Amino acid sequence: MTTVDRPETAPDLGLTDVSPARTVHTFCRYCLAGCGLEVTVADNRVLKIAPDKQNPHTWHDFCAKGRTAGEIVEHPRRILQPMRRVGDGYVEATWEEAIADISSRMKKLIAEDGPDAIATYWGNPAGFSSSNVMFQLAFLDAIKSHSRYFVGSVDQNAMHVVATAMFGSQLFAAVSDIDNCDYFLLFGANPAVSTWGWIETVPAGWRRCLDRQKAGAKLVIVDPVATESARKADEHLRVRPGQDWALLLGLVKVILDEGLEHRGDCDPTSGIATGIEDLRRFVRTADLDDLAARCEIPRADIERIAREFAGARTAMAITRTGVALHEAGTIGEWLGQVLNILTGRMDRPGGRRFEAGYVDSIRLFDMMAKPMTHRSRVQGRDMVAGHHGLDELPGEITTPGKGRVRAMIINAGNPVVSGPNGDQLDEALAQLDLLVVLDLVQRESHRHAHWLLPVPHWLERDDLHALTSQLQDEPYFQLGRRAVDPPPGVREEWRFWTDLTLAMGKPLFGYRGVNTFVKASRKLAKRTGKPGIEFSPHWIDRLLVASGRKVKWKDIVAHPHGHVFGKREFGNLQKALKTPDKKIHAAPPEFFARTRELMTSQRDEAPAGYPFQLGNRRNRHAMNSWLNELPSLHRSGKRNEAVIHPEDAEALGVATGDLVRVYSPTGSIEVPAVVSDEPRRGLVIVDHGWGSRVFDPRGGAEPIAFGANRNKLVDGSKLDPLSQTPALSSSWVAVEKLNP
Ligand SMILES: Nc1nc2c(c(=O)[nH]1)N[C@H]1C(S)=C(S)[C@@H](COP(=O)(O)OP(=O)(O)OC[C@H]3O[C@@H](n4cnc5c(=O)[nH]c(N)nc54)[C@H](O)[C@@H]3O)O[C@H]1N2
Ligand SMILES: Nc1nc2c(c(=O)[nH]1)N[C@H]1C(S)=C(S)[C@@H](COP(=O)(O)OP(=O)(O)OC[C@H]3O[C@@H](n4cnc5c(=O)[nH]c(N)nc54)[C@H](O)[C@@H]3O)O[C@H]1N2
Ligand code: SF4
Ligand SMILES: [Mo]
Repeated sequence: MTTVDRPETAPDLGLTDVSPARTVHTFCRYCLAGCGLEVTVADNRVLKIAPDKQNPHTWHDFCAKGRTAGEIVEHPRRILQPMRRVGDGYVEATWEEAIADISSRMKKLIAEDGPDAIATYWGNPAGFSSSNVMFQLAFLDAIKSHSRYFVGSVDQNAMHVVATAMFGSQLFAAVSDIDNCDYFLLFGANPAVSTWGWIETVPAGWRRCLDRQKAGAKLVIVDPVATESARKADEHLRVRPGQDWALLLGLVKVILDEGLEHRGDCDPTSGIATGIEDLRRFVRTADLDDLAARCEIPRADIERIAREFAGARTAMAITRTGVALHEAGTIGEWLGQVLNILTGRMDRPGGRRFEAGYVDSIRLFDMMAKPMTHRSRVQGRDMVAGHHGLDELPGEITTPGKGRVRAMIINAGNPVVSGPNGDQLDEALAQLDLLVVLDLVQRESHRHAHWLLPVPHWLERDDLHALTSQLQDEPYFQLGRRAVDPPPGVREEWRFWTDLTLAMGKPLFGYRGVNTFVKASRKLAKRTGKPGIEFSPHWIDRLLVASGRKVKWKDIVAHPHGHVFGKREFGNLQKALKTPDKKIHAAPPEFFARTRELMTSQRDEAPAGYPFQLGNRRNRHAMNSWLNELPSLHRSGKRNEAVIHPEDAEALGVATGDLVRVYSPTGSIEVPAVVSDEPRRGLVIVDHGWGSRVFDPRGGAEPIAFGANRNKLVDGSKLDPLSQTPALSSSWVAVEKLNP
């Protein structure tokens, strides 16, 4: 497995004399591979983390990030107690003081400016806790704030928009059936580094894909960069950044023009999808030569790939962040789905199947979640997936008027580094009346925080991912046990959200009665000395499991290594659709309108003075903006760099090791250059996630930082109008060599 990239030895914690060790079986919650772990623990410290070879679902997947997870638990700069800002520094406080101060300040702001004055942002790791996001929403629904931001607008919003329009639910995701696939067509994904998941969990997906390749399957990768994955592919198409929509539309056009679609599935009356005839009429208006010129893939290759894909026994098309983080991201995501639908790959072996899971979260979401609609105050934009675009946040903080965001809680996120125009957001955050942070350590986005609130690492938390059981690539459950107890000053996020809501006297989840119930359970627990009686998210877990009627709670508890509770089934997809007619809507009119706009738009040419497009990479040993500070994952002095094509480097007079300035009208960074033929000409790759300082609120030492924040160069205003995702991977920049 390519993600096993180091010997599985424990980090040396310098322990010599320890009490007998015990072993805990759990799973890693850094990325969606969800690898089963065997954690050796003594004296409440993690001694060693190894892959859990008895995990039936994930045992062949594991990586160095999971192996070193204990180091974040023992991070020398970890926040261990609530910390209140005093002058330029922080002093320790109690949770009671924190809740009292935050609640009284928020109540005052709401009284002055209304509930929208209180905003939250949740980042990627919050989604790996089974309770965090749920209780954050319980708080927001209680105070009735619309100022909701999340990582989706710099990640998977395109998928939510497409899933809503085509399948009737933003949560609807079809999973990859890798082991039966004969033809893989991957757009904008680098699974050799990032694992197979985006909104799906396919453990060891890349290794399984390569196994299929050895058995004769064809692997085609579309990427402007010759990535680790692309170098393994049978064919690598170096698409022009941001132009996958044109390539995909070309493929769809060839299939429909030549009648290569699988009629049984696409027949408007008996089939699963509607809109095929509209699509056929639509693609007739598209000019294949123009599309080929836009995506810079020869017309003959488009025709050949379309025929191969349609003709393969089994096949799947996959689109990922390389498609989504561009102005045409939603159209790319849509056309990827269309390709699968037209050629009968949905709900079929080797294609994309629907996993029913053990909790039907799509149905629950449909029944319980009130769809939130709201227009943003400054730009008048609608929400996407229940949240506003991250690029709007600075304006909402700095533009005067009623409803201005005056307080903000950043929960498991680092938006100054992960989102566009970091400097602008940083300046806005400095103007808040109140900034509260829930995190393990204080990073770049948290530097102006008034309160730093310590939370557990997942090794210190129990999680049952019941609400995402439909993302597993086979029927599977595992209770993620805590391996060690958190430090005494640390509290889980759900408790913070609950306590804050109670202190503000607002109804948790927006329902009167919940507070009385929570308080009564707390009193009873205290009186009887039985803390287990107290209301906690695990009550909800048990209710969810019971609601699914597929597995029993006692079975979940009885399987510490996780359990595959059934076979991969096909034929459940149509039942699960949430469209009124129970069909997949292959041709939503708003997608046609946007595609027409793209088809008639000027080609995206370099503006004067900024000749390069800014590409992106992920790092095997980092998770977005974190883990890159861990010494055992990264040599000291490690930083990101500008990877430049040899011909571009020659024109710039730049050699590997030279310091270069990469700049745009929005910002400027300095990084060393690496000359390599990995990027296509005209593309300069700078990895995202670097340049985030790690502060030391307890010790007051200088912040540590590695590399530069390349998202400072990204102007948030160039965005996909449908998903509100900024073009993080296709902004225009210039490069200059700095004098030695
Ligand atoms: N240019 C460019 N930009 C990108 C991307 C890209 O490909 N290119 N990728 C985008 C994508 S896909 C993503 S997901 C985003 C990520 O963007 P974010 O989610 O905003 O940021 P992360 O870097 O994941 O930071 C996560 C923070 O959560 C903290 N944390 C970790 N575990 C926990 C926990 O259990 N609880 C709490 N409270 N905190 C915790 C970490 O210490 C860290 O500070 O970046 C996006 N930005
Ligand atoms: N080690 C590690 N693993 C991770 C993460 C991490 O930070 N580190 N992050 C996790 C997260 S939050 C996510 S969302 C997933 C993301 O998983 P992936 O979506 O696979 O993310 P990347 O590895 O960034 O691969 C995106 C690819 O798209 C390419 N690309 C850029 N622009 C274009 C374009 O216009 N067209 C095409 N066709 N390709 C383009 C890039 O060159 C890159 O190779 O990874 C997860 N796994
Ligand atoms: S970070 Fe590594 S160990 Fe953890 S789930 Fe992902 S691939 Fe597995
Ligand atoms: Mo992500």
